[in-house]
Amino acid sequence: VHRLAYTDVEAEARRLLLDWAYARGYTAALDDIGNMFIRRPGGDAAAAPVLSGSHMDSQPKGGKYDGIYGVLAAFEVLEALDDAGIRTKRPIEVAVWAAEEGGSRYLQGCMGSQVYVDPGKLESMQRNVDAQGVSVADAVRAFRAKLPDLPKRALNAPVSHFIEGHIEQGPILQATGNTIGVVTGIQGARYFQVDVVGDAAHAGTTPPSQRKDAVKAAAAMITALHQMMQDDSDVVRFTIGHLDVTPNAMAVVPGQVGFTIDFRHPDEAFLTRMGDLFQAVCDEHAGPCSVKVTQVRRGALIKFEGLVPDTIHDASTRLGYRTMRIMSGAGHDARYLAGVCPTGMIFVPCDKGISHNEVEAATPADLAAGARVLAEVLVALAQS
Ligand code: HGY
Ligand code: MN
Ligand code: MN
Repeated sequence: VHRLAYTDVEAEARRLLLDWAYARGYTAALDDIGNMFIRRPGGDAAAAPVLSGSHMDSQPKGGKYDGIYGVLAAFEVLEALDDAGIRTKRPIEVAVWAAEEGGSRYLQGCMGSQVYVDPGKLESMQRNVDAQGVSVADAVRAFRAKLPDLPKRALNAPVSHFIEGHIEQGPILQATGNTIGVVTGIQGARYFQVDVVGDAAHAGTTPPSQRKDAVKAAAAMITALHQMMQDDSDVVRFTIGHLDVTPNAMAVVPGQVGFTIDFRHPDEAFLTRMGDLFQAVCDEHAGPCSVKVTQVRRGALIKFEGLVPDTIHDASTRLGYRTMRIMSGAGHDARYLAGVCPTGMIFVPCDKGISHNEVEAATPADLAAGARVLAEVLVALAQS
């Protein structure tokens, strides 16, 4: 799957879902950052809705389940309630958060849910530009033009609860033989952009003593950073996943290198202490180049406690599924919704924990079990 945030491919996927939604008589809306909401009415139209969903955008060459599963499981619940003739007090809405994987196009992830809970972030997010110089503002404008039938939805509209279904993207559920993961929280994460600046020069004529080779410097920094992050306890999640070189030509001594750091850990103090060293370590290995380390996002460690995870756990055990409580190593939009309403997540296993990879796989039985638990939870919360 290659369905990057705000692309025509994502718009097509949303159009397909809308066709299904309209066939059921549901209504839909789009907000200023591209979040989409599909609404199944409740008995009390004025009541804040229960939201459930995830994201439809993917990583480059991503898997078939990351994000889209949570959207389709929520939609499946709406249809099942119709078919079962179940009415709820609160409306239930399928939330499609924009640019959860936005980091792969804009170096900024979870843009939709971040702006939804904090509209003050809209302007700065709109200014993000991709490698082709297309701003988020322009991308959303083009995206909205593909979905002209959608009325505008206000940012930060009231939500009573949010539940996200997702594949675990880790090996624990499968390894322990559990079908349902009741997610207890999401580990903290810090994301950085590192810009190394040297001088572009002729590969054939420039003597080593006069070179400011940005790739040579970046390579030394990357090696030093990975050495610093060496962790025999296997807990650290340190990734340099994106690297671009300018002008990126065989016969040119590279003048600039940009690379990203995705750094996650369950201990917030460790994230702070080690992440704050990155600038100094890069400076140490910059040679004749200069280097700037900029933190582009910090996702705080959050816990899912109380009503929503307990309702998930009760529903799952009542349905007879093997269930365990589990922390999330991956980031999700639920990290941000947790700041505005009672929130929780339902994990289902994925094969060998592989994700952000085309071979990502999950079984129909496990996916259905997650949707089944989600149905119980949404009905319980929508009656509250
Ligand atoms: O990177 C993440 O944790 C999420 O899957 N986008
Ligand atoms: Mn992902
Ligand atoms: Mn995801």
